[in-house]
Amino acid sequence: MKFARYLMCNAALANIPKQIERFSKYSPSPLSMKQFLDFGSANACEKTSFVFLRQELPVRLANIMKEVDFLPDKMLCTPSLQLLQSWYAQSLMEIVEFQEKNPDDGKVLSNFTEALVNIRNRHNNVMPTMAQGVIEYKESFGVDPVTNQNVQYFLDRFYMSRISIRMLINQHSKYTRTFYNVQTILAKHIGSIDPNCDVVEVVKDACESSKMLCDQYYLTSPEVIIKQVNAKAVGQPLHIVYVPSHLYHMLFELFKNSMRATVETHECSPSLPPIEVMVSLGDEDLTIKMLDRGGGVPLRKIDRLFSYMYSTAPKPVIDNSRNAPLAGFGYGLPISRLYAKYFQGDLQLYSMEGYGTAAVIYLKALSTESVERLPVFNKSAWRHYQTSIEADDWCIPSKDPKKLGKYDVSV
Ligand code: P4A
Repeated sequence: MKFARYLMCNAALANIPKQIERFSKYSPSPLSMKQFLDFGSANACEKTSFVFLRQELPVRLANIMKEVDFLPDKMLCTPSLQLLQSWYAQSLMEIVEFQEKNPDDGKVLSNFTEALVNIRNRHNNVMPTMAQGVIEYKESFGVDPVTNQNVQYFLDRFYMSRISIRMLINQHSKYTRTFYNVQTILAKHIGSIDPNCDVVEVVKDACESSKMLCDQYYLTSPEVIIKQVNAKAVGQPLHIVYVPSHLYHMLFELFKNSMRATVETHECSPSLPPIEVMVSLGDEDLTIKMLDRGGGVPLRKIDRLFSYMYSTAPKPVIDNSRNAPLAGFGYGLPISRLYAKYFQGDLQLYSMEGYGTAAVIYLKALSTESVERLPVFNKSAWRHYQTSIEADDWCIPSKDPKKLGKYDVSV
C-alpha cells in the first residue's frame, strides 16, 4: 500500500514538467470587466466558469512557471524559491486532475471550488517567501543595476500573474455559500467587483484608516481635502465598475506615504499643510491625484520607490521606532502600480524636491476598456532573460573636469 502510493507520487512528479510544457503553449486569455460580471450574473452558471477555469488556471500557472525557470540559478537554488516552485507545481497538478471530470456532476463542481480555495490558501505567503529569496540573493551577491532591472521585470510579471489568478479564484469561489457571499450579495457586489464603485467613498475609507495610523504614531495627522469633478454628469457621484479592494490598497498606500512625508517635514512647524485629493471622471479615464507638501523626493530616487530589490529590507521592520507602521511595507508602491495596471490603468509619481509629491492613479472609466493586462511567456519574454550585460549606449558623465583650451602633450 505504501509502495503503491510512492509509485503514484513519483508518477505525478514525473508528470509535472510535461503539464507545464503542455499548458505554457497556450497564451492566457484576458477577461474584461464585462466578462467578469457576466460570469457572476444570475443566469451564468458555475459549470461554465468551471470549464473555463480548469483550462485557464493551468495556462496562467504554467506560463509564469516557465519564467521562474529562467531566473538566475543562484536565486532558483534558494530554499525560498524551491518552496515556491513546489507550491506552483502542486497547484497545477491539483487543477489538472479536473481535466477529464464531468461538468454536469455537482460533486465535481463542489470539489473544484474546494480545491481552488485550498490553492488560494497555499499561496497566501508567496510574497514574503519571494521577498526572502530576493534577500538571500542580495546578501550573497549584492545589488547591481542590471540585476535590479531583471528582478524588476520578473517580479512585475510574476505578481501581476498572481493578482490575476487570485482574481479568477475569488470570482469563482463566490459560488460557495459562505458568510462572505451573503455579505457581497447584500452589497450588490459580483464577487470582488462592485459594478457601481463609488470612488470618492473608497478615497474616504482609505483616508480614515491611514489617518488613524498616522494619529496613533505621530499624535497628529494632516487635514485631507477631497474634490471631485464629474465631466460626464455634472454634480453626480463618480461611479465605475471596479474592484474596491484593489483601489483601497492603492489609495491606502499613497495616503500613508503622503501623511508620513507631510508630518516628518513639518515636525517643527505649528501646522501641517493639507493633502489635496482631486478625483475626475472623463470619457476615457477616471483620475485620482493626491498632492502633498511633504518635501518631495529627488528624481534620481523615484525609481527606487518602485524597486523590489532596493526596497526589500533584510528583516520586516516590526521594531518600536515610532514611524514603523507608516513606513510602508516595502512592496507597497510597486504592488499598487500593478493593481492599477491590471485593468489597463497606471500609477505615477510626480515629485518636486523641496516642495512635495503628486501621486496620480489612472483607471479606465469604461468597463469595456477594463481588460486584464497579463504577462505571456513567449519569445520576447524569453529574450529578456537571455540578455547579457552589454555596454550602455549612453555616455557616462566624467567626474573630472575636461582640460579645455590647452593641449595635453602627454596624451
Ligand atoms: N517625500 N515625499 C515622499 C516621501 C518623502 C512621498 C516618502 C520623504 C518616501 C518614502 C516613503 C514614504 C514617503 C510622498 C508621496 C508618495 C511617495 C513618496 O506617494 O510624499 O516610504 C517608502
